[in-house]
Amino acid sequence: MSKATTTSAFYDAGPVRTPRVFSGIQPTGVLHIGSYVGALQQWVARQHEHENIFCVVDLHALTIPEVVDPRGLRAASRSVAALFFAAGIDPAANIVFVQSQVHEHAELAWILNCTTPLGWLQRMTQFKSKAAGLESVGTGLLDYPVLQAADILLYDTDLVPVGDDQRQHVELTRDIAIRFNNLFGDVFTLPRVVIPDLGARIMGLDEPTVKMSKSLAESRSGHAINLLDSEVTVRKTIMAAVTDSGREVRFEYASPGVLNLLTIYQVLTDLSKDEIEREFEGVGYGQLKKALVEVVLGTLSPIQERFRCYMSDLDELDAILARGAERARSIAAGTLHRVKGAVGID
Ligand code: AQP
Repeated sequence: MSKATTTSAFYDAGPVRTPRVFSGIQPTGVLHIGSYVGALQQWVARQHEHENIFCVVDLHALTIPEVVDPRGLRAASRSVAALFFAAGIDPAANIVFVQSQVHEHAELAWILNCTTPLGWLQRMTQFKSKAAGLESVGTGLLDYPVLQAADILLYDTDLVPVGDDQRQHVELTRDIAIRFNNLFGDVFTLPRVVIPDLGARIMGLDEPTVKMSKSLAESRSGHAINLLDSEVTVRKTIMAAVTDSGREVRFEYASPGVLNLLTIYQVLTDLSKDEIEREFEGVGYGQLKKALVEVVLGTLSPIQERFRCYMSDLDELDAILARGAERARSIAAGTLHRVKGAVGID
């Protein structure tokens, strides 16, 4: 498999046209501080430098049937979209839509299925870990990365900003595009993964050796800080976070739990490591946790206020998403037409 170029700087994107960004988030549960730091925050920070397409990937959510019910999925899609806007994504400057409203995603996924070797999908670490505990594995779980490739390739995407856990899937997307181009001509733009320098893998607060994840957050109360958590819950979760028996706040010698708290603190404050170490010199982990509580609350409170505002007018939210879908479709239809022409089904 080819190695996708990883860049944490958006500036060396290569193409002369404004680089196009695509990224998505599944509407499976409430977003947590990991998805905020790993994805949303970097989308917001760069939103005016690129042409951006941000997607609520509800077709992907169907791969986990036990966490979705029809009414719940519809509500979750709206809620995740509202969180995009509440986190600072400007609906006028970016295309934001729900994946299932643009049928080209599923159609392109089928075509790409036909050129993607099964072995590539069976090797995906996320498939292996998600399938491991299941009695019966849905085909969708295996095929998920092909749909993700379709999501990205439909928009001639240059850059895909995601957390570290999605790196392998974006590399696979690139491999799928290269293979297709080799078979049928120069159809797809090759995307590059963009991983943030800091906060690319926020760990569980109750178990700092595993990635903070929505599914674990559903079953474990101290695992994650959700973006919609109350002040009491945020305080309780951070104050109970796993650290170690020491008290020195140093990045270099930090145990996984302490490093995780420091990383969240650094990303949200934008302070340097030196500044943070000076701030907590000689005062122990308790002070770090208390300071982190305040910083997290300061981040979440305006997001929650704007979220309530978007959710109070669902007609307007749906209208924004419908406009987004229309704009997305106008790009996706062109790419799919090109693909169909290349394989001979136009
Ligand atoms: N812990 C994390 N640290 C940094 N980035 C993270 N992301 C997710 N978790 C972390 C990034 O946020 C985006 C979320 O997209 P998603 O919700 O569609 O991805 P996901 O992998 O399904 O998220 P979860 O929380 O891990 O859910 P489950 O439990 O269902 O697997 C992506 O860019 C991701 O990299």
